[in-house]
Amino acid sequence: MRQARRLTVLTGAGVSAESGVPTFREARTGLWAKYRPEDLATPEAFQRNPKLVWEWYALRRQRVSVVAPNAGHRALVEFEGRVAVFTLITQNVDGLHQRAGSRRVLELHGNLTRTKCSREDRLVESWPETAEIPPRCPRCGGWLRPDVVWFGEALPGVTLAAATQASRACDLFISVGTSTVVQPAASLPYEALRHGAMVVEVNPNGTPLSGEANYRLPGLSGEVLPALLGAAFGPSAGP
Ligand code: BV8
Repeated sequence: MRQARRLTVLTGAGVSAESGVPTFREARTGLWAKYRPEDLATPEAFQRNPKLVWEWYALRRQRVSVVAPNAGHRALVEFEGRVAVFTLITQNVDGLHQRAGSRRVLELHGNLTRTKCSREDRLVESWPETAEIPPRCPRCGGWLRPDVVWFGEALPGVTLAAATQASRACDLFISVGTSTVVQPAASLPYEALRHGAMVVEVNPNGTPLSGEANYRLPGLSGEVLPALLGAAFGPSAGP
């Protein structure tokens, strides 16, 4: 960590768990409990039942609006200020890295606090109050949808290219709080390994990456990341 010139970090839902944001697998409560997330977070589900999908995201947006970033998010902000070349790649759509103060975040799967027109694929900042669900684009009347990447949808090309480049060029790669299942994000740690980086996994549970990573730190990101920061840069570095 002290010697690292280029540090790349990939985060998943586990980094937000200690903020009270259910991990993706747990994000189904109430009437959504009977759906698999892969069956709700898809364009087909939205076409089939736009109201159900819109309201699931409205619930998650509301939940995210009342939680706060945790010590793990804050430790990553510290890393950003201390390592020469730091790249934060996230699979999370909750915007908590930005709220913690991370300046440059590569959001592979979008951000559920942003809304876009499903027809124009362009962001919509505001729309007239309406009882209609989903609300409609004020420009073209198409349904509004969350600005997230659904299963079966391509990731934003520029963001994915930057994330891949940062995974190949780094000398230290830390994968935190991800089950390392969802593609193509899950391939990034392997890109780092293939290009000679040291790969560290932070996760209380094992994942497909665990056997390949150079180090496994089995623990909660809200505890392990601040500890890493303190060990590398001294106790004053605490977030
Ligand atoms: C694409 C936004 C192609 C939405 C998300 C077979 C059939 C169909 C498709 C596929 C298939 N095989 C592969 C695919 C592709 C598919 C895929 O990977 N499917 C999976 C299910 C196998 N991928 C896609 O469809 C991607 N697109 O491939 O497009 C294409 C190309 C060109 C043109 C057209 C199409 C799109 C993938 C993005 C999907 N959208 N999110 C939303 O959020 O509603 S992904 C979604 O799931 C989340 O955002 C998150 O990223 C992901 C879940 O992963 P994790 O973040 O890892 O969360 P998870 O809950 O799984 O794990 C939490 C971890 O944290 C656990 O390990 C736990 O132990 C740990 N943890 C818990 N607490 C803590 C902790 N760790 C540390 N500290 C703690 N306190």
